[in-house]
Amino acid sequence: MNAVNGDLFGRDGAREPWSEWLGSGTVLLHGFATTDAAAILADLARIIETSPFRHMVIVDGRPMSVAMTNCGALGWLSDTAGYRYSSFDPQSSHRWPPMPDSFSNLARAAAIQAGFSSFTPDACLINRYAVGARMSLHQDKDERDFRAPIVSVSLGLPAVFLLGGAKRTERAQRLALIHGDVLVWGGQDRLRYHGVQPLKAGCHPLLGDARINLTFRQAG
Ligand code: MD3
Ligand code: FE
Repeated sequence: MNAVNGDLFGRDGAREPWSEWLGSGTVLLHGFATTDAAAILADLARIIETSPFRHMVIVDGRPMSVAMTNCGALGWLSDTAGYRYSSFDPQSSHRWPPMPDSFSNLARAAAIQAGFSSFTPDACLINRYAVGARMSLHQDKDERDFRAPIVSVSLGLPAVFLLGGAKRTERAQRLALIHGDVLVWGGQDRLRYHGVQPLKAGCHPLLGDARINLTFRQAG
């Protein structure tokens, strides 16, 4: 093991995580979730037994192409009344499943890497992209306090992420997000417009033809 060839690859040949600053408050932790991915997906399988993925509708009644569910004290909802956080899953009328330790430990460790030592997520929105699913440019502004970062974990098929500016009209940068990548968005970058291009077909060893994204928020 040496500085030339040793530090990118661990003992098992897997890439070691490395981080890249994309903005003053934004860090991309490449491979940060790779080791925990299988445990996270096992916990996710239990979450969707009680709160399955569903296609929420937007105000005009059209369903989103991304299927969603939540875990944690609060869950993000969209329906014809608009966007909001709620303690209850409207489909089961029970509380959202609790956030597993595998989820919250990873999110907090990632936030610490980005300098947010007191991040305590109370909401985890779970997005499932099938081939062709996309998310159009938007801001995340349904949370109470924008000083808290958002931590996002990408699993399964790769996606092209669009990172715009503070205004919708600013041109967006494209960024590849692959299995195991974790992004922390805070500070100046917290309210940037962002989206995801239509998912391309492929087959991931753990997730098949899907991409899962977990977004951790301090919503309440
Ligand atoms: C940049 N999800 O759930 S995660 C969302 O990949 C959402 O499913 C996308 O946007 C996905 O709201 C992107 C990365 C992300 C999340 C929040 C951000 C990027 C962000 C907030 C501000 C700026
Ligand atoms: Fe978003």
